[in-house]
Amino acid sequence: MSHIRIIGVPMDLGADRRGVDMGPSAIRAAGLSERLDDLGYDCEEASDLVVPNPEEVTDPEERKSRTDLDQKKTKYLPEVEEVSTQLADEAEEAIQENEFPLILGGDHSIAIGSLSGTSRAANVGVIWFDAHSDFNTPKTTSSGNVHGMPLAAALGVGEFEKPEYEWARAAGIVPERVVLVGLRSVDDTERDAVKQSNVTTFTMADIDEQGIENVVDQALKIASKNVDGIHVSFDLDWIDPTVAPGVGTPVRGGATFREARYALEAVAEANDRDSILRSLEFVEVNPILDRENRTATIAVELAETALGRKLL
Ligand code: EXY
Ligand code: MN
Ligand code: MN
Ligand code: MN
Repeated sequence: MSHIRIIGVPMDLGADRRGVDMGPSAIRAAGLSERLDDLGYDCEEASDLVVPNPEEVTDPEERKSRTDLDQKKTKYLPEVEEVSTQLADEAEEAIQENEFPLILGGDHSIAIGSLSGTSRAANVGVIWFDAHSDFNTPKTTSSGNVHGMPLAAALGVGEFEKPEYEWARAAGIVPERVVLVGLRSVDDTERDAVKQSNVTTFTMADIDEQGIENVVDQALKIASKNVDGIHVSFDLDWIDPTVAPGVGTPVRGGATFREARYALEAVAEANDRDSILRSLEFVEVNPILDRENRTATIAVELAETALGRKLL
């Protein structure tokens, strides 16, 4: 992995919250390319994906269906589809061209595109670092925000198995190869779907009891079993909000920086040993809610950790 394609996805419609669309530029401003250049990587900056502006929809009927929450509880699904489709193509092409897709969010709805594109190019498992399970569907969601749905969408859970959501499914990804690490906020409405889905979950209590080393060791084993590699989806809200405040949906009792750093050191070590890392994304950095760009800076430090910054 010498050539990295940095793919910026300035998307905030999945979070219905202004700010997370500036995540890619905040992460770049924190010095991502320079740090990766130092590591000896050849970084290519793909131009940021284009996020449609729902306000530009002029046809009144079309506009009503897109932004009228009563009619469609799920907000901006057409725009999420458009962005996910673009991202899936870009991630797939990067891997096919022997480039490593490093995806910068943007809200977590973009993972629908990352998972779809990466799994078209490689047979992958998934490690999902997140405070949330992101297992809601248009029927179970109470917020209507698609950033709470990407795993359900990718795995075809609930009504996401309907043909109209074909665009969202990551056909090659099976729940048995999906591991959620860091859970501490699961809606009542998504709990059963998580438990019935065969994904593996490690809550923050599991990390307290077993320690981050054991949890990440198990996560790597489960996600990488009998597949070509793994996709790592890192939601900055896994980290405790006192450490990483610049996130759209903060939840108290998160990971320490050291736990997050260790987790990605373990990913880097497994990658050194078995070249398992196929794609990596950092999502939910919201500079408007951040302090001195520290959450974006953490994302940069974790990116260079996962991509092999050696201490000694
Ligand atoms: N479960 C809540 C919802 O569905 O609205 C909160 C989801 C937050 C999602 C963030 C990206 O992890
Ligand atoms: Mn290239
Ligand atoms: Mn998430
Ligand atoms: Mn989250």
